[in-house]
Amino acid sequence: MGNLVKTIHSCLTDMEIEAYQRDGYLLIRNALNSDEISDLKKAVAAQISSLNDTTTGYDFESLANQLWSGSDEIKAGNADRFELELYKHLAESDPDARALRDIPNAPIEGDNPMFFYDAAGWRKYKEIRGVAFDSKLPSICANLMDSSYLNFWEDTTFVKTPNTPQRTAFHQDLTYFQIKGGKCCIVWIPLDPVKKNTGAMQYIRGSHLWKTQFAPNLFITQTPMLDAQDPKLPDIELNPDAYDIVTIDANPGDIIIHDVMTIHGSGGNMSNDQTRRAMSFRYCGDDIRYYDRPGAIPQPYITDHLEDGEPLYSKDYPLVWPKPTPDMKIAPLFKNDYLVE
Ligand SMILES: O=C(O)CCC(=O)C(=O)O
Repeated sequence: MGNLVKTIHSCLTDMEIEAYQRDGYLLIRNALNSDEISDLKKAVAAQISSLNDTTTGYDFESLANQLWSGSDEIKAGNADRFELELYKHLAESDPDARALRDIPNAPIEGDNPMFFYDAAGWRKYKEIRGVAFDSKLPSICANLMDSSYLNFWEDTTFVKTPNTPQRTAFHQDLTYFQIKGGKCCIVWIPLDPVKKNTGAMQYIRGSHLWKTQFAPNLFITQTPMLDAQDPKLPDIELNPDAYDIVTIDANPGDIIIHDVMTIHGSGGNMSNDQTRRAMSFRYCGDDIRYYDRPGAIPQPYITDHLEDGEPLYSKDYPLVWPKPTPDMKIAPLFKNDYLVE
């Protein structure tokens, strides 16, 4: 079936597939069109404007300020995906925990910087569903992972406004997700031109082949999440020259796909006037099974309870590949029955 998928929808060359297998990431230029990028920008603007009203939206810059300023509490409005008070205690007792800012001495209170994070936007925004389910992306990912089918796991939004020196700490995605298996990839989608000084993505080339699982962190420091059972990542930020770190400039339309085991992070946005908006789509292939992993981030809006070892046969994880007919759109099938509007 994998070969059939490739024959019918082959969009990638053998060299691209080999590069992905060797490096653990692949940059593809012009994979999305301008209408698709506009749709995602529209959805991201709506997510940002509802930051304080949702259970999924965070400003990590504000969390970092609260973590490092010594305040007793750490608050994130209505957002409830992370146990922040407990995480604060963990970070305080972690001798290596520190602010990860690309301008080390930047004032903690900057010029209204924001590192916005949100997730599961597909449940609310048809614009995200349209691109995640009905663009070229599912066929590219099925081709890349040689998978006979694909479930959509989640979308995530990462925005760094001008003068936000907060890095995205190096991390590995697998341990954030309630899954086991190898065929999972993440499509990173810039919505603005991104360069090293505005928060370009950084990948440790070949790190998926280390075959080591590392504990998830909260992106603003490397302290592992509560209950995480895998070891903490080495301190890559302290010792970058010891790693083969590749920093990738990208433009809207381009995508960077990485393997779920590839270690990656991103820089701060040091520009005065350019916002850095990006989304990530996460696709699971045919060897992925549900696994209620300790330390993984709780999935929002879940309606079906899966048991460990079950395939992702659930409307919580839409089947986005293959399509019954090549031109069929999947996004319109998802209406109001369980979408959060
Ligand atoms: O955009 C970023 O800063 C981080 C993105 C990321 O870690 C991811 O997509 O998995």
